[in-house]
Amino acid sequence: METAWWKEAVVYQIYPRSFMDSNADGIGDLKGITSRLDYLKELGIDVIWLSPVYQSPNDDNGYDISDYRAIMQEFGTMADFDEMLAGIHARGMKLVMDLVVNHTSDEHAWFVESRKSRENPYRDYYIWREGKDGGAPNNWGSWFSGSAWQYDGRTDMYYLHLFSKKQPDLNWDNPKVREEVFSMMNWWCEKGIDGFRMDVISLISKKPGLPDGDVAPGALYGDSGCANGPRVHEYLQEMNRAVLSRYDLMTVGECAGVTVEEAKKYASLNGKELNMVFQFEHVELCDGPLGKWTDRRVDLKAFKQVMSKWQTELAGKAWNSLFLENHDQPRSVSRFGNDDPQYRAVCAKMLATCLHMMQGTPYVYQGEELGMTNCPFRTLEDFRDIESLNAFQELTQAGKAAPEEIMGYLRLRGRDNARTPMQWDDSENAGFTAGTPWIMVNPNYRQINAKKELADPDSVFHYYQKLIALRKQEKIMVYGTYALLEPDSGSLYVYTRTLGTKTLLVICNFTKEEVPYSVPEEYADAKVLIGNYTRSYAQGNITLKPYEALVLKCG
Ligand code: TEU
Ligand code: CA
Repeated sequence: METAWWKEAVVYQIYPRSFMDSNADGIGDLKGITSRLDYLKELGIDVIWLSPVYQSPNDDNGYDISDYRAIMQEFGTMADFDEMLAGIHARGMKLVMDLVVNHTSDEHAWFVESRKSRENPYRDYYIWREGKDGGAPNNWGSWFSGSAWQYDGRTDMYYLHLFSKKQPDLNWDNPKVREEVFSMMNWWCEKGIDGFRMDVISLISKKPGLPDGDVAPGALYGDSGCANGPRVHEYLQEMNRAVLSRYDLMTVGECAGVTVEEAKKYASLNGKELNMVFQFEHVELCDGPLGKWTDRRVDLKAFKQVMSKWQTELAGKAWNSLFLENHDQPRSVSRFGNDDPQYRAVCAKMLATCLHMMQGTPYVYQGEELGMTNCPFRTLEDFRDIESLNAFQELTQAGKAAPEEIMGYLRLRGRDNARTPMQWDDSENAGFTAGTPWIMVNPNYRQINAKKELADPDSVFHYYQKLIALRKQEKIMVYGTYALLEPDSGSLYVYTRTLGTKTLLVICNFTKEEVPYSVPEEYADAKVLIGNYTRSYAQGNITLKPYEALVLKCG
């Protein structure tokens, strides 16, 4: 298989609002990030993916951009950005920027113009339609509740917003829009950034005629069906020619609704579009009648089946990205494992092992390397995220469930779980800010924080450090072929990786019970490569401890 630096890299995602505050206003910022670069270097990561830092009115924490070439005032200045970038490069790391171009903010100059009149030169930068039967042009729902259409009285028309009404969708069918986006991307590349993570890039091409979508049983709106639209690959190939192919970049498309077949096009190894995609099947597995708002737990067999499908199907054709967490997902140790203090650390290490031993580029979300957990939010006032707040309103008003029940779902699945401040130490506000944090700090910061973990050789942090370092030594972790063993076990996730004469056997116990396992004969002489319990060898019939992870290496 062809080697590439972005296949061998480990990426660390920073959510700037919650990472480190340098000026006591309670909001993380660029100088804060710069002050913590040594920490990231110590962890051993290669690439930082930075969630948006552009000028934004923050309806959706920076995913609503009003100026792509300016830094959000709360985060600092362009000089702070340049200093941060230089600091990243000086430490041999790279920077991937978030590219949010399915939509802009309604405060972006293009939209301010666009809504002025039907004849405005910027009108066609966005998607405007006449109403139908006194209502919205079609039945599409927004990701953030309500209709995907907003009426604008000035011109008596509606504009499309797949997300909040302050995030109008750009019209990618307009060549001028594509030119503007590509020239903005080139501008950032000239500054020396190293890649892009492309927000909901799978949604940019809308179906001609914008037809009504299917309404799922019990749903209030139709599905927009915008994922993998008719011209998305044409547009990405155009972007590749105009921008991506001109620099040595890492690119990852956030592809809501992507299938394996589609991923092979987005992330084909022929390099015509992107390097890799984020798929969401494994994090949507337990969704229920109210979508993500559920208390169902992931079934291990289903999880193994989905992960294995992506491992096997993309092999030799496209490249996977590996993640269990990001700023939109609850904390993985709470969700896929067990955040009870008795098991939390060992379980976080097990999940890390299970993910990092797979083929693909691993992503670590800030705090995941500490085993940070979901947050015990008390009331609705503790939540900040527009998705959670809107869902609560919509679901209670529609009588879909009792308010307390919905609160329970928000606590389990709400995006704010990942957005509480990074836990640096056991001082007030976890060392994140000397002011009042914009969102509550998880009260467990005195037990779970970076300072404590840096001082403890057995911590989750040091385990991640070891896993990341191993990836640099063991090419088999990057390029080895994946195969699932024990598909029917509801307790163990067992798989192998093979490269030439070498093999790895990865055994993960997803339960708090002791589980017996017989190590296959071929591994009689195997060495323990890494594990989360002390075990110097493993042969024949063994008993896995609660949440034990064990990797054996042959050859
Ligand atoms: O997320 C897109 C997306 O698909 C999410 O809405 C995801 O399905 C949901 O959060 C799961 O609960 C991207 C960004 O990552 C997210 O932060 C933004 O809010 C969104 O796009 C709009 O830009
Ligand atoms: Ca600040």
